[in-house]
Amino acid sequence: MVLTLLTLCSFGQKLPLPADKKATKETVILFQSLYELKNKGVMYGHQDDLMYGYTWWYEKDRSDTKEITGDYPAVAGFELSHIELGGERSLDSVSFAQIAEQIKVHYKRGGIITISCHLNNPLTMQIKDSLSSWPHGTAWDVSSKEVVSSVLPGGKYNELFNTWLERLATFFTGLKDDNGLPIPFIFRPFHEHSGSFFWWGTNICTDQEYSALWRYTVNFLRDKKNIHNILYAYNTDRVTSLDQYMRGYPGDDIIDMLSLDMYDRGEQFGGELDTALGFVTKEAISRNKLTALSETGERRGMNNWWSSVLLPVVSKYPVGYVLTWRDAYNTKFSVSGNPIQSSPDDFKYFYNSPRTLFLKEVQEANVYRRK
Ligand code: BMA
Repeated sequence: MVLTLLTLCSFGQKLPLPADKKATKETVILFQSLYELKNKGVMYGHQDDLMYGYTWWYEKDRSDTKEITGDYPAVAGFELSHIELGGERSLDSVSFAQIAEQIKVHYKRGGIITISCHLNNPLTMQIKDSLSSWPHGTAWDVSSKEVVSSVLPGGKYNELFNTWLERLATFFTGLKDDNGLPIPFIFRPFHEHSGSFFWWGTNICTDQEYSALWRYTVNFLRDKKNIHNILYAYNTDRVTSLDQYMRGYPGDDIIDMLSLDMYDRGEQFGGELDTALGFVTKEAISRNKLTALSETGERRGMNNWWSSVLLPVVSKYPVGYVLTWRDAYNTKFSVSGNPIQSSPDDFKYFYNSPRTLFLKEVQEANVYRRK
């Protein structure tokens, strides 16, 4: 059984395959490269790194990470929320056309792409109320527990949800390289299920509904729309046990990556992260899946967080990548918990560690096996 899931790589080792049996060649290569690379070091990723920074907005080749280290992150994160509404700009005012452009640029450079999506609340956004304020109708609107069932077949908003998935599919289908081949990427929708702050959160829907939402989405994109360049990342917020982590897991035939989001909210963080990464990475290996700490950040005001908190823990496990959140443009406070700017020397220490991989190292690893 296990053998059927494995394929021979160029070094004679047996490597697993993505969940999508029709995954494109480039997607299979990416999956297998990442599967191997996680044993060599942890990649650094940064959300919206190529789109804007604290003090700049969409400038060619600019990156806050590069300004400090001289190199781009290995993993570039992008956010597609509001694409479901059919407009031109995301929730964070980023142009979808420019996102597509930078995905192509980062792919051409040999980097890894990951996409998140804080989809609006399809049910509560229908309720027009002039007095309502944030989070009314957004991903963060948890006022109804009927949302997930309402978008599934038989639900009142199933057709609307199909339109949203069509719009996502159109964007994904447009992601092509110079040769017209689909660009492989990691997609992390319906994230942080173990928390209850999004409409797909653990106390807002049942685990069965959550799993059905996932399966419906993947079946739509993969089987109905024939999109085969996606690696799907399952994701939770902070968890304390594997049992809690796996609640709502849609299945190995759907998921390629077991990922975790955990922000530093106090002294106990290092120990909690250690425990969680221990069981998540072990489970991922037993299921032949990739792993990532797909969102993390510092929220204590430390100036040695990279070297003394993050690096020691992520060095212990085959984590895949760690990603810090966006450097929101023109804000006086950090919404990301990303201390690149506040502790540049410590970030450089993290960058220089033989355990961490930035774009140049990923280019050397030639993850897309380009000739
Ligand atoms: C959140 C915050 C928001 C942002 C959203 C989508 O975690 O950073 O400000 O709109 O992600 O990028």
